Amino acid sequence: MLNIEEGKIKQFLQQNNPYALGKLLREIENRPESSHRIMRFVYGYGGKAHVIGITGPPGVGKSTLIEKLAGHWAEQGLEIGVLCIDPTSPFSGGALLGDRIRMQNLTESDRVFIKSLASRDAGGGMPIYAFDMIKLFEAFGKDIVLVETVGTGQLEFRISEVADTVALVTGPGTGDAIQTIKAGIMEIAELYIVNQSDRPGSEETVRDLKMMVSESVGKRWVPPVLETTATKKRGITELSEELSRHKKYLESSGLWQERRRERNRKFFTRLLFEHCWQKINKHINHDQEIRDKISQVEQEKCDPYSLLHEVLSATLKIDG
Ligand SMILES: Nc1nc2c(ncn2[C@@H]2O[C@H](COP(=O)(O)OP(=O)(O)OP(=O)(O)O)[C@@H](O)[C@H]2O)c(=O)[nH]1
Ligand SMILES: [Mg+2]
Repeated sequence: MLNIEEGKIKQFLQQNNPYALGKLLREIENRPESSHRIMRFVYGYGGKAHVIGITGPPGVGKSTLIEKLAGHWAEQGLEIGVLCIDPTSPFSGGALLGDRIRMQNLTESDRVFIKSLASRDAGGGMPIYAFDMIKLFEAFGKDIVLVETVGTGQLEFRISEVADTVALVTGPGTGDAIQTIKAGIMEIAELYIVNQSDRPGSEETVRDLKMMVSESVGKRWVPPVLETTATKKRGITELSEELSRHKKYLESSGLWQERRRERNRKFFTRLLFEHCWQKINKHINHDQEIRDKISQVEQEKCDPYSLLHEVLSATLKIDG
């Protein structure tokens, strides 16, 4: 397993090439604790990308759409990063194949970098280091970062917590998808895409989605409903235009900054929580006295609050 030393990290960041990016992404994936060393430098490099979440039920064509969108933008000279979380689709071939997977029709291009991630550690959700990986893409000068997730809505770390714009992809005849959105199970999106519009039932789905969206008329951003046939590149230009329109909306309304601040704060809170818990847990495992007291709490012989204060002052030096 890799263990990149600090000098190397700096060198990789300065190199700013796909090889270096791949190395750092792999290091974070294989040894999440190395984020601590890597990310301290990464923040100095700045960079701002439009982070776009592409989410939706399995098999609706998310990967195909991403492939076409990335190709479209690469032709315009933009730099793209793609993060596929728990991919099962044909183009990614699963996370096992390695990091830089060539998309079917995208010519070998240094403008597009694809990273596939298994979400094994996050119970099907988004691993905490996905956030770091997006930052890394930004530091390597990506203009756009596309993040693919299967939108079950039960993700531990929801796509809206890392993306500026969330696009929800459905297929024709997926009335169920609309029900799940309405029930709040599926993520609320800024853009709805009915892909596979070459298949029957597309018009009805578009109509249903438009009806759902019409409830938000009067709001400052009304989510557009788009029809695409990713395999034939149909609707890709329109989709790309709507995505940049949303970015402009975020910027002009001040929401871009506001959301990023909130995202950074949430990430820090989560980091703090995870690390405090790890520290406390480690302490508890090594402290027989506390373990005995926990067993007293179990038997209601000791109250949990007294123990809480004791544990906090012993582990975090915090006066409970
Ligand atoms: N007919 C038709 N098929 C499509 C279209 N877009 C994608 N497909 C096909 O649908 C299948 C699934 O596409 P993917 O892009 O892998 O879908 P996905 O949503 O990424 O799937 P998961 O990552 O497994 O959730 C593939 O066989 C694609 O070729 C489309 O617009 N029309
Ligand atoms: Mg996919």
